Amino acid sequence: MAQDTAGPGDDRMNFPFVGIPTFLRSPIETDLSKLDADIAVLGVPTDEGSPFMGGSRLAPRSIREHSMRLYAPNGYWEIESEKRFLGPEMQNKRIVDCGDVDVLPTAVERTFDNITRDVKGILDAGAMPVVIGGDHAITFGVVRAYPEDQPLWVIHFDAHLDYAPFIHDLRFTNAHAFRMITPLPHVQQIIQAGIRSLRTREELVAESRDDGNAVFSMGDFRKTGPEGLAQRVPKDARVFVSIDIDALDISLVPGCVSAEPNGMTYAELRDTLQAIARHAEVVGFDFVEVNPLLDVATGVTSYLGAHTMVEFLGAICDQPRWREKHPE
Ligand SMILES: [Mn+2]
Repeated sequence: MAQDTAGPGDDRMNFPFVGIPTFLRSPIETDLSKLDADIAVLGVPTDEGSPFMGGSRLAPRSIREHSMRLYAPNGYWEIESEKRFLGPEMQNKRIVDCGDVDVLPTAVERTFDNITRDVKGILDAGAMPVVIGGDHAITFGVVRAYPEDQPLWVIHFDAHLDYAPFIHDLRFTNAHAFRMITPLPHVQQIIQAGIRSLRTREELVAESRDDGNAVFSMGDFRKTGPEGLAQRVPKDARVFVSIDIDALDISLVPGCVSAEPNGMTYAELRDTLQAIARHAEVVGFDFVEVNPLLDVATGVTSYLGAHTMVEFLGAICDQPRWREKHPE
């Protein structure tokens, strides 16, 4: 039985600064063989794949802490839609925090084996993995854990292509993840959206496209729109979504080392994530590249990360296909 962190009794105020910070004040289960959850949150506190400035290893803790501000025991109510989201998930404690992958600094391949093992453990328990990085290198270890006999589409939000060539045997940096993911046998196609960095190399875009992936610059993304982007994967396809916070505009993300101008507004990213949730079957997502060491003192980038994750979860669980599989 997962350990509750909300404290006993129904009359507690549970202010955000009170209590052990788990994601959305969820109960804890670190023994994945005992996991009983619909949604399993897993931290991957590694930033060894960050060649410029480290610090994203501290994001799982920071995003958990800021997610406590969004905790609502009966789910959250959203004024635009006048709807409540995550009601059954919160009331029945179907979101469980599984703690963090064990990270072995300087033994990156063993860290990645641990990532894959833990995500597999979550999938074997029948829960949907929600993974908090860490830098973007981790996504390879996560996507590798999905079963090889079930076709999977990957939608990747990012300012950068993360498709660097394997030079000097570099494979596990945050610039390599999607070149590592492309040849995985279950991965059908990667849709890369928001690409705009002036550091983007022409030949790497061509290589990603030649490898079968779809690359959307910011202009392409805006022309295509949320529904159009979602429809780049087949209806009801199994989709893993990888969100680099630098997909959002530089003005929104002071706590991100790789921020770039001319990025997505929050509404553009949110609306696209919601369109994906309606159109396809989201079977997991990760959220990466928040760097709390660079953030302003309010922790606004961690808060934005928690906010994006919670709203995406709300959209996923609001779908008829989710409710069929997870009756209240
Ligand atoms: Mn990235």
